[in-house]
Amino acid sequence: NRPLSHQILNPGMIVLRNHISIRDQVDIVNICHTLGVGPGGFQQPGYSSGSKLQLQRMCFGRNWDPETKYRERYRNDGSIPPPVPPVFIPLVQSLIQDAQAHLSSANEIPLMRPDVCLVNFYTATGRLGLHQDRDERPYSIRGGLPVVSISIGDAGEFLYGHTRDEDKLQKVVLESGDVVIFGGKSRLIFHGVRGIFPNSTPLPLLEKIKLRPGRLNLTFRQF
Ligand code: AKG
Repeated sequence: NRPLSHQILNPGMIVLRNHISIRDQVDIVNICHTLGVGPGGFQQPGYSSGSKLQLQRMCFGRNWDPETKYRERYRNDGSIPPPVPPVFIPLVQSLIQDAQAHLSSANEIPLMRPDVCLVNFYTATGRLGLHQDRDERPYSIRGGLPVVSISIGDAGEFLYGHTRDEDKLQKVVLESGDVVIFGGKSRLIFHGVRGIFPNSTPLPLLEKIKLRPGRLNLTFRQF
């Protein structure tokens, strides 16, 4: 079992290692499974040109689309995304407070109340190109309200940096139960997922869930 630890990646950006208990990971998987398998659940997002993102995605709180961003209220099937499941709100807020406790000033990562969430699912060939999360309201972006990212299942290689230059990016491997938080000066940091390490889901989790092989990632934001 990995110990709890943390690593400051940049001003306003931290990784909390193993901060989600197996029990909470199981609950998160079950909630995402229940809400994700039916109509309006996980879909492969894409562009009108036909190109697709290399992942499956479901939205809570507000629909996000690669072309229309948060503008369209409805999902492809005409339904409205369910709200962020209420049990996630205190979990996310306590993660921010854990992060603040490791920083010289709590202002580096302000507290927020998540009302939107993107849930990504990556199979062995999944990845996500380098991008900034900048479609939330100016209040949220300018205030540096953090994005809280929870990873479950297979490990993934996460790239980040204040540049689009691939050679200058830093990388960190995110394992099941790890949390990345980026806000404040890092709110607009470029980030992406270069690849997944197949079959790396920890056994104690694998035994308790029916997750198909892959990596689940939830990013919580305040719109
Ligand atoms: C996003 O959904 O915007 C992400 O960057 C997800 C990152 C991840 O899967 O770790």
